Amino acid sequence: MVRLLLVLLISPAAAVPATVELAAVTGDPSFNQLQITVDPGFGLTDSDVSQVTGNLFADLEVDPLLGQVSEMTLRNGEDPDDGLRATDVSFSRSVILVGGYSVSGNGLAGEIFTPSPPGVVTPGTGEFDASQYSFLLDQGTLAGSARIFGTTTLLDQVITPAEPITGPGAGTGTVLLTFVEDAGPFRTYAVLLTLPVTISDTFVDGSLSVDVTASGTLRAEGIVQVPRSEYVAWTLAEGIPGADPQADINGDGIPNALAWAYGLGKDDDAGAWRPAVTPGKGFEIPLPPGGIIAPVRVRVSQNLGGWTDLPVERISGGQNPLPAGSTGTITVSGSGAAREFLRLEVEE
Ligand SMILES: [Ca+2]
Repeated sequence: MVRLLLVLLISPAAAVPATVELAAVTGDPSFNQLQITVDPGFGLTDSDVSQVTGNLFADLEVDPLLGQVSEMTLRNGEDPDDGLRATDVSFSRSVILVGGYSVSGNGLAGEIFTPSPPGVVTPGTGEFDASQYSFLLDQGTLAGSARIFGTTTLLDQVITPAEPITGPGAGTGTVLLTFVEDAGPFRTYAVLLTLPVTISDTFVDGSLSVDVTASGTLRAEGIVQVPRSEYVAWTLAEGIPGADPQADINGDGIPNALAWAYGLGKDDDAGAWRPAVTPGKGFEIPLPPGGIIAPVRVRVSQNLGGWTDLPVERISGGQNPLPAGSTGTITVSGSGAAREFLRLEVEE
């Protein structure tokens, strides 16, 4: 019986982490316009529109080949100038016999954050439950005065990080990637984020209680560059960008792609993990103690021409491909043929 070890990369389907800075889009009246309404009661409701500008950051898990997102954490950047800002708003109403008020909101700024990261995205559609994210106004003032039924109240509400106005996303948002280009080992995508939000809070100042609500749809866009596959990400980390997956850079008999799938570094001696023939019985496939990090498919051939998946009844554990996390020594029973070849394929 003869052993052959080969490795191919097929049907990549794994994710790589990537961070993208997103800028709020301007010029489209459908997006980034917060409709803010104040209601101090007594039929004195008024509303105004605030334009949202600025930026935010998204930590993504990206399938580089399919251009799909499976996880997304939205957050502010490290720079104090980062974040979202909302243009000033003003509200005023008066009603005969009741009274009136004039209130302005100035210097409003805030951020989008992820209370329980990471947020989950449906890869096929880019859709996500917007309530996984929150909009938070943590800077600005609401100031003015009200005179209601003869009582004058000065309103001077400072919005601080300790007393922010917050509200969850509402409904369904989307994060969509559009292919831009491939360059070397990298692939570039345009990222488009759409996130509907609602905010509701109540300010109490003296005898005056003001309900503040806001709603709108945030839209932001940016550019992200990712390794073209999870294997390529490994080659970049190992300092051998785009190395041939079938090459064996350290000459230990384990091709680069299999070294990656085995959770090894390019220089690690993987000789102990080479599949071996057990004469008269079949094969043994020893796996590293840490387990494989990507599925490994076992293929067989009797003539090196037609390769077929090894039937699961011939493999210990009964699964082919070997699932990620597999460890220990996998045994393959003999076929009874005079000779047979074995090949391992990595599914990235
Ligand atoms: Ca090697």
